[in-house]
Amino acid sequence: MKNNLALIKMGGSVATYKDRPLSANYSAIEGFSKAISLIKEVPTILVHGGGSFGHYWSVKYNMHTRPDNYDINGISIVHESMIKLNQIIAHSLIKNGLNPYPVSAFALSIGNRPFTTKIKQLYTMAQTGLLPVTYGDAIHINNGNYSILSGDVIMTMIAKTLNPSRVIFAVNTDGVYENKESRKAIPELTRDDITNWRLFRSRTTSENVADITGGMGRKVKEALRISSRGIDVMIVNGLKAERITEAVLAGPENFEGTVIRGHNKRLEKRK
Ligand code: IP8
Repeated sequence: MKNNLALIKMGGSVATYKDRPLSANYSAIEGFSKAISLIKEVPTILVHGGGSFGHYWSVKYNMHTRPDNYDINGISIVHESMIKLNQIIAHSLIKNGLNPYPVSAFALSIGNRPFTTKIKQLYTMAQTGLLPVTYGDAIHINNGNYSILSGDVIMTMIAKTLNPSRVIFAVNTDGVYENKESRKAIPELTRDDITNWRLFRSRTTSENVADITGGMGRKVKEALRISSRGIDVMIVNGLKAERITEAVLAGPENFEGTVIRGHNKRLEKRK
């Protein structure tokens, strides 16, 4: 049974100018906030990426998704930059009549695993009208080892725990492109399309200037994981924010972007 919940990721390529260090895309954030304010009646959890804030510093300090004993100064700086970006986003959400409640990714995970008790509380909070907002970050894994936890991975952690009725990744393209040249979005992707990794890699654009968590490839990988729970995952252009509202309200049958269809791995195995 799915929960009446929209789980939305605002990609770093929407929230920031990825090719300009530490620069938020204020007008895109504002458009996004407006789009979310129009779906007020659907409990929503928002996740955002690092863009030219978190990724910029992660590159400078040579930090990655693999747990390691990275420079602790880097941990602080990456974390601070994510708080800064989060504040800009939270401020815009409040201006648009929403009630954001920022939660650090550290509070939602134990090492690499989801802290399900806390994640379930996000849903309760969303049902009361708050808008929990979390984000990719540098987090402690174990024994002084840290790693960069991508907002895309957080999406999977939350989706697997809460079984949302809508899951949306907002990016700066119209979806997953057929190929780099045509820049035409594929309306629907099947698991077979994606598991044929080579073909898939050639289809995805490498739009990332400095993205240490894997850009569109990572998103589709996480979308595939989420879809294995029977959840349709939509990839939508967040720079055309009205598409976010449409995707939440109309769902995967009537939206603009790419849908990765939900399938149930366990049931398929039994066939
Ligand atoms: O942009 C990564 O989150 P993502 C955040 O969602 C950092 O992959 C700190 C680089």
